Amino acid sequence: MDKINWKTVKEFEDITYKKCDGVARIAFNRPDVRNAFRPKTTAELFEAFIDAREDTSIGVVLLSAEGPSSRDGIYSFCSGGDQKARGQQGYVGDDGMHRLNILEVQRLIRFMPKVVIAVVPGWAVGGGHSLHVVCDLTLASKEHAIFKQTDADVTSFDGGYGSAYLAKMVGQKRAREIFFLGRNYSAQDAYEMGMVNAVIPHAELEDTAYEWAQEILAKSPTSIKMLKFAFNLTDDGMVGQQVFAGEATRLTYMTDEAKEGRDAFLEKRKPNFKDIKWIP
Ligand code: S0N
Repeated sequence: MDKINWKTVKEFEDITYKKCDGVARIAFNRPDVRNAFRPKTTAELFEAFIDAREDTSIGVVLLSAEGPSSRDGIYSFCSGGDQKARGQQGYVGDDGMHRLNILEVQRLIRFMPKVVIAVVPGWAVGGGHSLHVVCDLTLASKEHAIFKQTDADVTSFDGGYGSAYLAKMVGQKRAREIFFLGRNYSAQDAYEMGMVNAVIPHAELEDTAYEWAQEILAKSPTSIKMLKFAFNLTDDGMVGQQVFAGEATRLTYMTDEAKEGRDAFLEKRKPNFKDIKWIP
């Protein structure tokens, strides 16, 4: 493949953020702590995801990680909440507030009208594991990816997408095993369980993710968006219905019928829908 010409969008401290040809790449950049997230990290992730969501030229977001660690050469995707920043009610940022705002990042990924691919070069642990679960697709390094849930070791628990949605993906028994035993699973194990889409030789991981993104970008944007929200709908209850219905409303707004409804109100007259067909 031709070299990918990533352009940095903005310099951050805890993440890198780049774009190229319809693809945004957001990557954890704290490899020496296995890419653990602190409040600064989640705030930066939030800003980058919002930017990617609002940019109409972007259709796919890769959530990846820089690395390896300069200390020992080990690769990570993300090791979850930074336990050194953990206070009594959450993770403490520079402002002294205790937050659990990784959950807002999860929701952004979930409701983003674009495809988000987790690109897992190494450890995906705790809240980092949950992040890969909430992404639409996961590609994992054959040699270095390790999936692990340590929540029950450090007294935290992702009782939302990280566990309940994981169970939809791999089945109840497997999901309970992952959380209750906290074992290490290779990329191949994770693939066989159904929580990884493909196991990729490490040296090809980023290029392959970009190729998958380009393949998706060749599809109809509206179809992809409606499919994502349709896949989400049953698991997201009324919010899932709201998100899907919002997009249905947008499509309806594009019709002559909707134009007549709006114009009639603005022109202070009764709407005339008599030429509109009651399509079966
Ligand atoms: C990742 C692990 C398995 C890697 O092991 P390895 O390769 O032996 O490396 P280490 O020597 O352990 O680590 C290297 C250095 O990196 C530091 N480090 C690693 N992970 C973290 C971390 N999460 N926080 C802070 N530092 C970390 C090590 O300390 C070491 O540095 P030095 O040598 O200087 O000490 C292994 O490292 C590991 O098990 N890490 C901890 C994984 C973990 O338990 N994470 C937290 C799990 N919980 C969450 O993530 C909850 C957050 C969340 O998502 C959530 C969900 C729902 C509701 C609320 C929340 C919420 O926000 O709380």
